[in-house]
Amino acid sequence: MSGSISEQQAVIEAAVKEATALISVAPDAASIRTAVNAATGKKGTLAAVKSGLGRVTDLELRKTLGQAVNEAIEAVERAATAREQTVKREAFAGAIAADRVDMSELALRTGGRRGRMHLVTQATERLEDVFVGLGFRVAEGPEVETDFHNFEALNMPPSHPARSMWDTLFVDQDPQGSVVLRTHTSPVQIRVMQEWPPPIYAVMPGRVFRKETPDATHMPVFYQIEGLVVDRNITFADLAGTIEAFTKAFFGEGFTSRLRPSYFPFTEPSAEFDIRRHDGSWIELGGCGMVHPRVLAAAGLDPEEWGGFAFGFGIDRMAKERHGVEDIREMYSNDVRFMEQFS
Ligand code: FA5
Repeated sequence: MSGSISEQQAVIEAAVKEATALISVAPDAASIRTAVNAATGKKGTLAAVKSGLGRVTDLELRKTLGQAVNEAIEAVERAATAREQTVKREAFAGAIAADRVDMSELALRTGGRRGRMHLVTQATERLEDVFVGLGFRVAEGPEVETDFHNFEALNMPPSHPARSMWDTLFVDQDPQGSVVLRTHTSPVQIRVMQEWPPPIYAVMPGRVFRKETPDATHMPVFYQIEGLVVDRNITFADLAGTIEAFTKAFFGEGFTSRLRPSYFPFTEPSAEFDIRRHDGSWIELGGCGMVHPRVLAAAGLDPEEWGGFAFGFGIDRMAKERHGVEDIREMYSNDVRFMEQFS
């Protein structure tokens, strides 16, 4: 080995300096590795110093130099790893920038015409506004639900005949039948009660699924908005008053609504909510009622202390009635000539 120890140390330092300088400007992974190899590879500067170590007779000096070479190799590797990450990040950012679609350009090319929100989205936003104005908060729940939330906690244990009120689509999961595509937004009532301490004033819009054949008033995939109030001293009059206030705010003063006695396992008493069309016929928009004590208990609330009401309305049906659309399927045909009429 030629040169003094301090010369050797200077060689090591210079090798690290040169390698890190090259690495810091290397444009890609391959050139980073080339720079690393030039310093630490078999034929690299540091390897030459290392192979000369055997000729250093002073053990202490050999140890000091050996350590310096190892630290130098580690420093070069560290710089390489850091640079590799930067290069990767920059390449990803570059790819995203290259893929960017300039929507404003598209709008100009279409003569400045802008897109519109779907009728159901418009209706959902309006419903949320109306209910937030009445003091409600908005919550959401999952579309793929457990049997517990969709049925059992809503007072429908396994084999309860009322389960057949909803033609259910099951998700293939073990145990079989334990997971469903939610058939209504009522399971979100349970989730809200489990999470929020009462008093609760909540609306929960969302998509629901049923095994149904489409017709003028039915879709297999449609939207509902659930409402839930849990407080002390709530009566059926509060429910009726809320529905009346909502009908006027959503449809306008000219619309008439009615509550018709009905049955739901999770409310007692229960009612169906209809509105009258201009031709005098009635259409059912949703169900409602006083929350059943078993439902409050299943969600962990004391039915002796708390009571409340709930409702679930079909958003598609409400949008359809509000805009005088004859067939609910029109709203999903994606025909621009139809959609253009509603902004
Ligand atoms: C329910 O789904 C109950 N969860 C409603 C409820 C909530 C009752 C809270 C009491 C308390 P129902 O199956 O009737 O009930 O559906 C409610 C509304 O959803 C209907 O009135 C209708 O407006 C709408 N709806 C039902 N099926 C369809 C369908 N296939 N296509 C479009 N809208 C539908």
